[in-house]
Amino acid sequence: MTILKDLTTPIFKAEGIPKFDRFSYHVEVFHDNKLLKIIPLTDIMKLPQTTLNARMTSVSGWSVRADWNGVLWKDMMTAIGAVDPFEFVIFENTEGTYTTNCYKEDILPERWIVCHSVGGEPLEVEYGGPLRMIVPNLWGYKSCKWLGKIRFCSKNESGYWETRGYTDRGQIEEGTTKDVNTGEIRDIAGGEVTAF
Ligand SMILES: Nc1nc2c(c(=O)[nH]1)N[C@H]1C(S)=C(S)[C@@H](COP(=O)(O)O)O[C@H]1N2
Ligand SMILES: [Mo]
Repeated sequence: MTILKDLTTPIFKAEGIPKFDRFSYHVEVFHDNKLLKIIPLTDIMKLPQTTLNARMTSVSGWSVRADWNGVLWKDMMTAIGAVDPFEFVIFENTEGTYTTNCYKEDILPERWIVCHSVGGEPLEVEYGGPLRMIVPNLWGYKSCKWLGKIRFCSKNESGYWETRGYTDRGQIEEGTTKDVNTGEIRDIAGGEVTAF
């Protein structure tokens, strides 16, 4: 069991948990409309593996710190190869029912992680298993669960929550959040939450 489940971290699944087949699970990579690569999960498991201690912070008022295991964005990019030009990365779940758009200037190659496990335990399906993004510098809605597509785009396409009133860039704003790890309500300064 992951710490996420242990802590009863909220579970968000707009439009429900999409369909996928664990045995043929893969991520499709697009440059605009062109399919660049299909990367099976089994290949992702063979890429350099990293543990990133970071917080996922939801605009809905909670934040959880965990040891996320997976492939750093910089190592994912090495596997994908050069993609140029692009201004946005759009993440989609396996059915395309949840999407989220990230701006190129917000990409943190050393802190974004394509995540399959937490604290050495495979992500439960409800927490995005077998594969999700963790984007600690932006609101949680950028951390796409059940990752099925990565699209490098020249044109912006606002995603699920971005078209429903949440900010397009998803930068974490100053305010308060409930620390899921301790239950405390804490002030946050804006930007990635690193103070606690
Ligand atoms: N596919 C998909 N990814 C998603 C969501 C969703 O509804 N569907 N919710 C987002 C939001 S708003 C947050 S805060 C985090 C929450 O992650 P958790 O459900 O694992 O706690 O997932 C994000 N990724
Ligand atoms: Mo969220």
